[in-house]
Amino acid sequence: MFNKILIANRGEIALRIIRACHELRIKTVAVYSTADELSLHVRFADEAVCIGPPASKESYLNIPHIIAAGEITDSDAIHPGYGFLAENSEFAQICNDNGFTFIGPGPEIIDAMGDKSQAKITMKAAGVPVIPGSDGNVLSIAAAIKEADKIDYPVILKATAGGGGRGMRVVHNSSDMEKAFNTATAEADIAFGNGALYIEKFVENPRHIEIQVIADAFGNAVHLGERECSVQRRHQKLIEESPSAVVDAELRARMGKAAIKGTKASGYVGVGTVEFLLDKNNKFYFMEMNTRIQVEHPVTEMVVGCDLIKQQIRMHAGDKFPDYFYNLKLRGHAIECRINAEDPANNFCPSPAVVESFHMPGGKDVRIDTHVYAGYRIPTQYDSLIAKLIVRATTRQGAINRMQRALEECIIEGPKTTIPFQQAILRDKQFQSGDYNTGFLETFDYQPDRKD
Ligand code: MV4
Repeated sequence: MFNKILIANRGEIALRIIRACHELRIKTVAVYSTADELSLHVRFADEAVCIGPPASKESYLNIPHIIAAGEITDSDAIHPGYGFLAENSEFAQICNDNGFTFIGPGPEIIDAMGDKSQAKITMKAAGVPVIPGSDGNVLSIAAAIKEADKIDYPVILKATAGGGGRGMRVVHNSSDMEKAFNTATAEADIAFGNGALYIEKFVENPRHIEIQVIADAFGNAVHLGERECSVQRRHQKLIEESPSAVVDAELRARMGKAAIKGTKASGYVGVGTVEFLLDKNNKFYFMEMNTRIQVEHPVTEMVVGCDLIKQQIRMHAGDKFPDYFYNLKLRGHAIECRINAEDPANNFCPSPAVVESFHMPGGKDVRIDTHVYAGYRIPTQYDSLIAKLIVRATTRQGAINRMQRALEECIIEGPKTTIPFQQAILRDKQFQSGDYNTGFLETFDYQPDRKD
């Protein structure tokens, strides 16, 4: 096992990783920017190294400074968390080249999954259902029209270097292709330095269902059920749950089997997420694989009862699966709300501020992951996540009730937060029935002052 892990991240996830390390009796090193001097990850790590000024590019994305921090503290592994350098293959390679274990899959696998059209080819070859479309990229407008004629409109153009919703264009007929192709490729080139596009049949109002997988370094892989992440606004997830209201044991077994096939075929090691679209006929299609621990991993932890980050660290230390991994049971229902410092009454405008008072809920099966405390100033440079509130109960309705009770106990004075919006969703008949999809928030009528 590792002696000391450097955490190349900040905020709640840095704290979350420190907690896992300390339970494993692994020493921890925090890195921080000058904006985060008073952060809890700095306080709770065994050591802390300042790696630069507030701008991410000069601190949390500053590879030479992070490697230097690893060297002066004699760390033996680096955990990237999510965001920042988590899916940067160059960083993974540089960690390895400098004698640090990168806590994530190898750089080849990050690259293979980071190229979205290549990842589809890999998954299709492994027998995983993929959305009908081009095998690889479409290199010209003419090629895009030819593919679209085969699969029929509407189609969607996606940046192969993209993911998470950036650089996409829906196309309804051949006369719209030229403009869509040109703007999508230009956008992708600016955003990712790679304008290559692929094309797919556009699936109307799908559900976003992702399967959590974990693989050891000996070719073993299991899935830990699904998370439903269809409650999104402009590709920002607001509420996640497990299990999905529409995934029964039979569908879960098929999706899980497909996810494991893809995981094994790509030679994956560690924790990962296989994202699927589920259409209105409950047919599922591979979309992307995330090669990191995700923000919403606690939803899975609550129903599985394991610590995903401890397991992730063990897999990268070369441990084999424990036997109980093959008999994991999913128990009850979990829901997560991502509480952001944003004003839902004002187009989700960021609301960075000093948190004047801060009280978080407690009680049975209520979990809070946060780095925030009373007096904490939310920096303007980073994402606006204040806290993740996760609850578990025996049934979905029980979990909704528990989340409503827990949200009522939250006191956050200073910034505006997304809590009133999440409360409105939890009250919504359609959400309560479980019959919602990724289009849900597009038509959601949020009335800030209504409390019924
Ligand atoms: C799609 C799609 C419909 N058809 N692909 C958005 C994020 C990126 N990972 C892929 N996305 C989509 N891909 C096809 N062929 C609809 C979406 C999509 C979406 C997917 C998941 C969750 C929320 C979404 C919101 C809008 C569009």
